[in-house]
Amino acid sequence: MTVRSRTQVGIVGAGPAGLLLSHLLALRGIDSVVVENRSRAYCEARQRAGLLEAGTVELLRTVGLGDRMDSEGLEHGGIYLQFEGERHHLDFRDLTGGRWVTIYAQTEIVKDLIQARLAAGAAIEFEVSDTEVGALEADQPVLRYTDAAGTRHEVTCDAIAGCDGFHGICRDSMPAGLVQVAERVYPYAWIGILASVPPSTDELIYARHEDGFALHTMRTPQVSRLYLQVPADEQIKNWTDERIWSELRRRLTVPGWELEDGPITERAITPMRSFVASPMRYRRLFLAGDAAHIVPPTGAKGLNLALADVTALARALTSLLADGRPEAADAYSDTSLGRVWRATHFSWWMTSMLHVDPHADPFGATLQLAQLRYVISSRAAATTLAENYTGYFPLAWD
Ligand code: RFL
Ligand code: PHB
Repeated sequence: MTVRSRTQVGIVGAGPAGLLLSHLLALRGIDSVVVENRSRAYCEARQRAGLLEAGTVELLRTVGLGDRMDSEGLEHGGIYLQFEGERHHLDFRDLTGGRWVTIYAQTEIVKDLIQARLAAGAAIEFEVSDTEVGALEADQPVLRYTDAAGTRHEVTCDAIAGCDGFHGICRDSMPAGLVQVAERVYPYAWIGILASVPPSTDELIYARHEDGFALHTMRTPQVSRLYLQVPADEQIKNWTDERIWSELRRRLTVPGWELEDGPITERAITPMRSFVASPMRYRRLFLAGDAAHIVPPTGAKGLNLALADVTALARALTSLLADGRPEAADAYSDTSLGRVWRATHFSWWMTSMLHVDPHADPFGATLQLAQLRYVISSRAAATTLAENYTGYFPLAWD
């Protein structure tokens, strides 16, 4: 038996994009149903991003999601860039006229969003299976799924948002031949760890070392997060705690500074990829976040882009569904892709400048160093990094 229902917007995926979209639509009086194939506990524990642009922070505050972020988030006014054994500070506030970033983990944003949605009585179905989107030629597309108890559902929608991440089903549900993909797979990966030790730094350290890139970031004053460049086909089992800490120390240490180590509570390998699918819309199916694009994490853009997409999408869907005005929905893909390609360039540039390319010749490696020296010595070059890192495009929500 299939249970039939209807909603205004069917949302596939309870990651940050799908959850924020559902929240923003509710603020404008638009109903939605969110379906998610993982459990709530899994969504709330999945370790990923940590760095929010100023505009993302301001948006979350404006829409009533700022309380815990404001008390627990860590505001940073710059980063350190390290290469050739020296550490240099980039002061974003000075370079950009006062802009900053905030460390507040994606897991915490997801917890805040789930709590806010459930408290508002929203429909979020966790642990669904066999999600499908159909009738895409019609003005009433359908979302089908099987719930955790095994009941099949068919939800008739006015629009569907594919917020189902890189491995989701929505992108591939668009008509064959419509979607163009631009992609770059990098010849390295990151090992990321969480460790129960206070961060050894006040702001993030991005280090280019001849043995590979390393990043020291953090989650709280008691918890450090660190990343190491490793070969693309590396296996996590080859990395003991001792090996991880000794490699981090080799790549991060400068005279007069030491890395504190501590118990590693979580570890994973992340492949590095740039990927952009266009268009991000087919009729009443809209893609947002990682479902449409992936950036390597060096520029800290993925989560920020996902939240920017759904902010634009919530406005567009409100105009379409509440006021019958299609202009913003028609412009959604092109407008979003402009922002996505800026972040794609910045993330590629940071990645290429800071990682050791196993295929590079001495010419390539020397160019990287020339670029790094330029960034720390030219105010114009440093400002380019700072304005992209803190967020180049304003987010509009009123
Ligand atoms: P998500 O978070 O992948 O959520 C998609 C959700 O859809 C569900 N799903 C389905 N549900 C129902 N039916 C199906 N058929 C489904 N298929 C999938 C999935 O279970 C999931 O819950 O995508 P979203 O919402 O677009 O959010 C994107 C962000 O998660 C991602 O861009 C960032 O984490 C990227 N990223 C960073 N971004 C930043 O802005 N700043 C950072 O500092 C940063 N650091 C990072 C990162 C990503 C990393 N990894 C692990 C990829 C650091 C790392 C290591
Ligand atoms: C993180 O805190 O996980 C983080 C921060 C900056 C990055 C990537 C990841 O560029």
